[in-house]
Amino acid sequence: MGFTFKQFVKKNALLLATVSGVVLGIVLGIAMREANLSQLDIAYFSFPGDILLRMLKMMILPLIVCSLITGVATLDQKASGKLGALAVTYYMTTTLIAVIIGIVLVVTINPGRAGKETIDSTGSSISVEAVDALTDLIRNLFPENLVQACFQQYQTMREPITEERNITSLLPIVNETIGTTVGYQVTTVVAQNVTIDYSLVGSYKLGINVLGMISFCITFGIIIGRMGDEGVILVKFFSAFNEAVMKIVGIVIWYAPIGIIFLIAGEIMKMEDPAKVLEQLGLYMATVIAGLAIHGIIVLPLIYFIVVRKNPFVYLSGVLQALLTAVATSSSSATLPVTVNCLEQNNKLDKRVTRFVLPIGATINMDGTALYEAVAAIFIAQANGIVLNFGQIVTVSVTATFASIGAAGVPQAGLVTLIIVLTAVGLPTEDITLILAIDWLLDRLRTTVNVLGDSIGAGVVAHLSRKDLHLDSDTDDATTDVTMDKRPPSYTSDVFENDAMNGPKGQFSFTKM
Ligand code: 7O9
Repeated sequence: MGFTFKQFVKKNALLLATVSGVVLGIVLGIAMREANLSQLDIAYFSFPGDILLRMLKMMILPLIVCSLITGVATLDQKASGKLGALAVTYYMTTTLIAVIIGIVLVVTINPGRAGKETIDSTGSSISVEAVDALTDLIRNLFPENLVQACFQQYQTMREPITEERNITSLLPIVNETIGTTVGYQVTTVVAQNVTIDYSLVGSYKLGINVLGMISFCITFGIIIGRMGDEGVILVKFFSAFNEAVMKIVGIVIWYAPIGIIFLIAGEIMKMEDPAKVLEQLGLYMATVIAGLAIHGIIVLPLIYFIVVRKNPFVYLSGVLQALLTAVATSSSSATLPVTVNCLEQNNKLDKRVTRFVLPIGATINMDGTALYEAVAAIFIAQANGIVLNFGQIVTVSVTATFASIGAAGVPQAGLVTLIIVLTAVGLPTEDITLILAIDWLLDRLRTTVNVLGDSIGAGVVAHLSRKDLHLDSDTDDATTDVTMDKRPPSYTSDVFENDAMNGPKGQFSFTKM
């Protein structure tokens, strides 16, 4: 017995450490609240967590570049087309299901019924034009400078063109004796600035232009994959690069439990009086959490079970590490390295699938975010006593779905996309401030559902495309894809498996010259 327990601990040491990290973080956070530290002290306290975030984010750029390029290059055209189509179908369907769950819950629970007087909103109204967000998204797909795309994305703003105009008005001239208007007098009121037109002003904002990087890397991957002998060196280069990056991820992951303690504790310490928030927004929180739980614990696992016919919870236990990282970081892009690591190491998914599907999933597949935005929009309507008709509810679902797909392509997305959803049905945008009080918690939870959706998606796509993936390495396809035959059979799979990190001891030792 003792032996098996020891084995279990050894095999799951990292996972156990991460779970302990989360628990410890919560306990420490609650305990430290008593200390009433200043904001400054809390910021210093969170420092080790900050380092974890930085380490994870450091991996994003090299990871998505190498992953996408190798992922696409090592699949033949037919397979990558099919994989892409499968993935996008899965993303759209699950996101739409998430939105519907959210809407059904928010309409039945009606968390905003308490009315506005219970909530103090202080924000000013902000407006975002959906057209501008959409055209920015397309602009960002074509970065004008690839180096810049690594850290900036483009954003246009409308600037009103005003003109000073004398406002003239007609004053009625009334004949006092007969009491009727006998004529009009032209009066000139003070000069005013009137908006006569708008100009589009573009600027770059901080943040990876993910869409631009993805579009370039997919194109580049397809091209080098089809170049034949000449391209092989590039495919090998990026493949080796990818393995090296994943080795670094393998090291960073061991720091995660410590970072997670401080990320979570810091966040709990920063929290304002929970009783007050709970009183004001408790029902709203409950609605969002119930929706996320139904989607993440019932719907997505069910989809996995129906398609793959395996126990979804066994599958999910393999990605637990990634889910906990998502809770701690509230960022699915920062979690991406961990997700890739989990699915490849624990769940043994085909690397060509994870490399192709996961970066795209982290960017466009956000079930939790879509659900949240739909619930938030309808909650704001309810709190203002506005009853939405069926058409408006459909509009909310559609815009929330697309807002979650485009979020990563819009600078300052979190707020902007919700504003787009609100303006689509003419709801007041200033009320966003009232739900921001609880956003730090809901963000963590929806990020977890986002990561869960990406992971299940990768499993589903890998299962559905398993036949195409087998064809790839040998048999069949010779007639359909000539370049396939020229490829060395090895680099799709495990050439790099037997490496320094996992290899026999002593591989790091220096040899005497
Ligand atoms: C949540 F693929 C990657 F790794 F390259 C990638 C890089 C950056 C993917 C996405 C992004 C990115 O910028 N995403 C992004 C996501 C940007 C702004 C807002 C959001 C929405 O984030 C979610 C939410 O707030 O609901 C959530 N926090 O999944 O990270």
